[in-house]
Amino acid sequence: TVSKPPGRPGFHDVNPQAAGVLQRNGVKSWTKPAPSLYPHQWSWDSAFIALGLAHVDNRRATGELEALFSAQWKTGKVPHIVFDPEAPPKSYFPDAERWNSNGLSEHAPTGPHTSGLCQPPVHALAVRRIWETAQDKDERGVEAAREFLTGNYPRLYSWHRYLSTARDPERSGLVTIYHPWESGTDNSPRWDAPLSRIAIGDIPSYTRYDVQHVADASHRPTDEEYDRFLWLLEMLKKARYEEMDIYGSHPFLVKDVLFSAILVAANEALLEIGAVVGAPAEERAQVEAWIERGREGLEEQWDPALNLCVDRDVLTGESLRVRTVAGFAPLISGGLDERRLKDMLLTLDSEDFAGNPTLHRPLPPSTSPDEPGFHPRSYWRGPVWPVANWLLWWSLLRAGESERAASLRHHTLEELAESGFAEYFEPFTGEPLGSGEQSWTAAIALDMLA
Ligand code: 9YW
Repeated sequence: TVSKPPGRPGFHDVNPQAAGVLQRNGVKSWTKPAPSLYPHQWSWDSAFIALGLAHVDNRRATGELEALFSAQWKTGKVPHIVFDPEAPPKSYFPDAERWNSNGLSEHAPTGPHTSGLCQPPVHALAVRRIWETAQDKDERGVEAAREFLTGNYPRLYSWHRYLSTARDPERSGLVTIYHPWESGTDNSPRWDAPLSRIAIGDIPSYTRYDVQHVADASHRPTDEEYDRFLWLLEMLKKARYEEMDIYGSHPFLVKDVLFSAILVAANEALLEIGAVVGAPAEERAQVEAWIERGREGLEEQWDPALNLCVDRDVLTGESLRVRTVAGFAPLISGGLDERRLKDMLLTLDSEDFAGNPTLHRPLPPSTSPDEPGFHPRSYWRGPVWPVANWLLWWSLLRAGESERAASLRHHTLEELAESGFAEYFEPFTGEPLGSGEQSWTAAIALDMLA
């Protein structure tokens, strides 16, 4: 049994408690990632949220994705933030005004205000989950899901096409990101080398609100990191968010292996969705080609000495040799041969990750404790992220590694039962950090429990 602070859920109460978090963070038809730290709609959070909601309320799950995709850019890009005009003023920065997306780009939607970036494409996994959970419903429920899939498929297809073309002009199978925010792992040491090469110019003044919403500012990215993040934003604006111009001049262009692996897995889901809705044969063939190219691209980034997959700086051609959870990209993309799967499991079980005997629980830290850039309390520099555990759990199940998957699931749920639905956890003590009621943490619990 788990010792738990008063008022915290036990293992078996996790499900209703998780549903409660999603209920409380709900805004109209979508869900805030966290009550006050993140008051707008975030792209990959929404995908995970829809995946969890699919087990509780299919209508809310589809509404979540409808709201997000209604802000899709004409290029196919799904923006990383859709701003809520009714969010409290001065609650999150950079705000819609700083991005000025539809003031600068004719590709941005004219209605909702959005950021100019995107995030990993988990969405097709959520859409597939909505279809799967609808199978337990009556005929009307199944029909409603089919209708949703039919409407959503072209949007998903154009989203994946955008990532496979505009974001991969080299046709390498790997997605180029323009900003650490696009990776979803903002201050990961993965980005230290490319960020250090950027010469910052004059940044219009700004105030950070994020640090006012957490107990300790050191759990968030530093001001130096924020200066770089904001400088990159100005550079993107200067290019008016035009892909070709960005590619020709932007100081941060990186092939992100985690993003790319999620795209491969999402393309597999898209194939299944395409089969349900009767998608054109040439589109299905195209998706198959993207999957193959994606896996080849990831194999190119395999680092035999680290026994992990690593990102590549497009501007220098250099591999970014840092041991983080993103290195498990091939496991997430799936379709591994026996040798590569063995390599991945060896690394997962090693002291760099879940096999470290000093961990509070055998859950992989976001960055290996052996890395110079490791920090046990700073965001993506070391804390355990339940959402990353979900990605590995789901990938292990898919690879037929049911025992390891069961262990990840068990320890993740125990951690949540013990300490609530925090954004991230200190790896050696299990202390909850960041936001205390993080939506995607609750959502992945719902999916793990289903
Ligand atoms: C920020 C909302 C987002 C996640 C990202 C995470 C963080 C936002 O929160 O970024 O302002 O730092 O890094 O992955 O989508 O939960």
